[in-house]
Amino acid sequence: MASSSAGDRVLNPVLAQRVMGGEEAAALIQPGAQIGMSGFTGSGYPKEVPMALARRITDANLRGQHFKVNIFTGASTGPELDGALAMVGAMQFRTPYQSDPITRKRINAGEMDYLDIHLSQVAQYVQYGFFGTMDLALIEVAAILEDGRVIPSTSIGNNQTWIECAEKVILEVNSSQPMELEGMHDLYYGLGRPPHRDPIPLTTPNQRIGVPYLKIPPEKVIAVVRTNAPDRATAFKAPDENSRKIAANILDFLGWEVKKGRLPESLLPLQSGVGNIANAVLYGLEEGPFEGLTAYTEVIQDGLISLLNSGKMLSASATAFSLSPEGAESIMPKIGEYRERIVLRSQEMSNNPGIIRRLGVIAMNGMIEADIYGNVNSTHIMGSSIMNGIGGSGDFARNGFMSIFMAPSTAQHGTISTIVPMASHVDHTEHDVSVVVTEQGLADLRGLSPKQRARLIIENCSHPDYRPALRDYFNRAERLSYGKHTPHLLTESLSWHSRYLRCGHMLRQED
Ligand code: 0RQ
Repeated sequence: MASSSAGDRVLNPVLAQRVMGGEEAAALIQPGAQIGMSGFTGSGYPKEVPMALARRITDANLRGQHFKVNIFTGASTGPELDGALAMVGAMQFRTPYQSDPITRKRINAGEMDYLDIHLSQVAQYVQYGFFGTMDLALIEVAAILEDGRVIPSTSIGNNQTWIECAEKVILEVNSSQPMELEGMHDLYYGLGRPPHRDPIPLTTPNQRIGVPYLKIPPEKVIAVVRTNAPDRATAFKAPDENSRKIAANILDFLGWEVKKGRLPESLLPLQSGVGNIANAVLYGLEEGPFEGLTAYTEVIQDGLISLLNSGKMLSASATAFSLSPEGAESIMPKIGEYRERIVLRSQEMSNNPGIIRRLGVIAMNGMIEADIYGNVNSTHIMGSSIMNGIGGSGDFARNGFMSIFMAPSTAQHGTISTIVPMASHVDHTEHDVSVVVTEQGLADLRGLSPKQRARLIIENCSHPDYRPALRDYFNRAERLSYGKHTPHLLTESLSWHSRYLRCGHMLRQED
């Protein structure tokens, strides 16, 4: 299907006249600009202009100017974007998701504002002006065709929204992205605004309901920058013993659900979150008994590609690739072979609550901690320090057919229990969590009252080193709590966390 040569990627004569260098394009950005950038989990993010902007901001600040910008994306990006801008303190405000170590440090030091919101909601926030006006869309693309149609890059994220809502557009045309991406995307332009929003005609995960090209009004484009740098996604840790046990527990559970007739043999479309454990579960599925799998998810990780390669998975829908460097190196050169089986959509579609509910997605996401009643913290350490963000986990957890949260039963070399009396921050309430699983076992919380859930989570999921303390807490809370529906001893439940101090990267027990 590739309709343009691998040589020049800027074939439209009007836009070819706007080609310039990264420094020149960055010079068009004003202090205080609100910039919607492409990028989702380390793929398809602009690389040249953000780095040039970081240099420009450094120079300006050296001259005593106060130059900061507000950055909006699909989700996390890479070191050339979040990393470069955070390094020079260039971001005043960041949304909706990040996983960059320098950005995280600045947020937790109180040096910049961060809003982590459900990824499905970003487009609506922007369209209705809840963030103010968007000045600029900075979008990486694979190529601009002669007639002005644009082949998207390795992620879609919020690109449609940035292009629609921003006053001006800068395009980075990245020739390191394969031209064979052409035809893999599905951009749906039929989503009206309430009360004129029709049902989205998508009933199977791999269905295409839109067009494979981004529509960009040429008059908005103020610069086109040619780049040639690969995506830099984070490497996954090899699945360890705990991840393998978590995967095995999930597989057993899914097998049981099939046996009970509550799931079809090919399961339901899978969503798998970010992180090492989520990736390990996908590898676990490869060895499991299920065939004919599908995915309706956010990101295509290495584990998902493996499932496609093994034939266990038929097709996958997402908004981005999220491959390890090795994964990208082996997959990208032959990405055309996956065109019929992978669909990339806008995150408004990949994370759409209505579609997730309609398809009956099985949501599987990582967590930092769960409390004994099934409230899940996905984002905060010690209730106050952000790790990454809620990302799309809430879109899938609340709206899926079932929602599984997983973590090892202890973190930081066993010094902390991930099963706690009361979560120090709640992203997913007890009402949205169907299953909690650790390497110790699995708790199916569906249909259980708070006290029934507490007993099951403590006995099945907590680490034996922490189980006596959790049992003791729950037993005393049952006797002494003000109310007996969700028993808690408030002063004690949160002191569970303050028994630990964050000290550099390690957590140690308070003396
Ligand atoms: O620290 O890196 O120093 O070793 O947190 O934890 O165990 O490697 O787990 O990579 O699966 O990530 C929840 C963060 C899990 C992820 C989270 C420390 C732990 C380690 C990472 P080290 P692991 P994972 C859709 C889905 C929210 C977004 C989401 C996440 C590090 O899954 O960001 O779900 N989820 N999106 O030691 C102190 C605890 C801890 C702890 C873990 N209780 N206390 N430290 N850690 N638990 C995708 C998108 O939206 C894009």
